[in-house]
Amino acid sequence: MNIAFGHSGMDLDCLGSLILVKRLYPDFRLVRSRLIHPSAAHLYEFYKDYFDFLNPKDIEKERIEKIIIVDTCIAQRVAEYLRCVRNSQPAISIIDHHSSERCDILGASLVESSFGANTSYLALLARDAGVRLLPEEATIALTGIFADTGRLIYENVRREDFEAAAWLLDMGASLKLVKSFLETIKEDDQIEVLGRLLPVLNTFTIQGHALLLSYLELEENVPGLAAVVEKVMELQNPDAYFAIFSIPKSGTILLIARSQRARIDLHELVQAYGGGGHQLAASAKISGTDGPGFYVDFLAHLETSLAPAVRARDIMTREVRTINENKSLLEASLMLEEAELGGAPVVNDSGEVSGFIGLKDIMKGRKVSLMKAPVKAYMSRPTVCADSGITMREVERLFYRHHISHLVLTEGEALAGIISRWDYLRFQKSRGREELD
Ligand SMILES: [Mn+2]
Repeated sequence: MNIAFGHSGMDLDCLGSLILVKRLYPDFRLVRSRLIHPSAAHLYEFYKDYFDFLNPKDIEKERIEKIIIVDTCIAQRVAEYLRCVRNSQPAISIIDHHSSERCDILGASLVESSFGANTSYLALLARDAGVRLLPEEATIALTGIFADTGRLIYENVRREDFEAAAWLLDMGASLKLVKSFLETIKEDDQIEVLGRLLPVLNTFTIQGHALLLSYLELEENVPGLAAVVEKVMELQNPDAYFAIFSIPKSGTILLIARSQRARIDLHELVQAYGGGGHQLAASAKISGTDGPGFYVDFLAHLETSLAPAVRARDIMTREVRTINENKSLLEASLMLEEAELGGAPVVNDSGEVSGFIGLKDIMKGRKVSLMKAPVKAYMSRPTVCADSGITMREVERLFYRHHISHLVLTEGEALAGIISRWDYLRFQKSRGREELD
């Protein structure tokens, strides 16, 4: 017998991969995990017949010749299946996209799929092999791709994910169904927790980061808490959110953390409590401490261990070209052109910033052919200035509020630097936003 399976706690990308394995390799039977990830529970419930899963127990007496493993390359994550493979020396092939993880399944051959979703790789294999899918199968696979790529917007996304999604639409995938399966808050107790969290959110600014913390006591653990935390994150848009749930009955505390700033390394933060995860999503389960005490401790831990947020001074241009307010518009225009700038701060004779002149201001002078007029007659003022120590969140706010093309930064009285819209966008582009699977 040949079998295929994914990791324990099958998630949507895992199920998407498996439905395609079934069509690509019809002589393989799929084996299900004892655990379904809460995010995949609904899709599994409606579509389990399409998979025709065996249970791990069903393979105990079989002689297994070949195994395909999808969406993981870690032995511990497939231990529940391998434990049931007896009296056989199967050939193992792995198709996985977690390129940062080291494969530790002995003797296996690994195909690194390196796309945002593992399902995308198998979908393109199926397309190229001329496989035709049922609309239900295409819906399952497309849900897997959207789940692992944040609907094709995470940093892990490759053009192949789009290609795979396009092919699955051709195969009849239903976007309406995909959308409904991606909704992560479905259970009444999740909605109840969400309702109880919103009034107890506390905001803190630590090292320039806008942080959200909450503390809530629960009767018992609620499946899908992480999805609730992510929903709050979406609503409030902090740099990071730390949700602390205390379950007095079992004496445990759950810490669920989400970040959207590379500078806030959650993996490192939760390691102090024996937790795990990655840079932008991590969690820990702590026992033997009381909830309120942990909250206070954790806050102190944040104060001492967070790296400072990126400030305006970290990305500003320090060599600022300025122009004297008594120069003519023509001179200003030539200077900007020569320096390839969209604008420059204007200074008076004593060197103080008195305004800002941009190409748009110069155009106004050009219209009435007054290029000999002094810069001070056309410059915009007051200049929007800020201290170079402000955070990038404040930089963004100033750009939006004042509709400016450049933000002038000062240190004390002195001109210290400048940030253009372009600099700001470049910073946003490089900021860490990665997969949260
Ligand atoms: Mn995956």
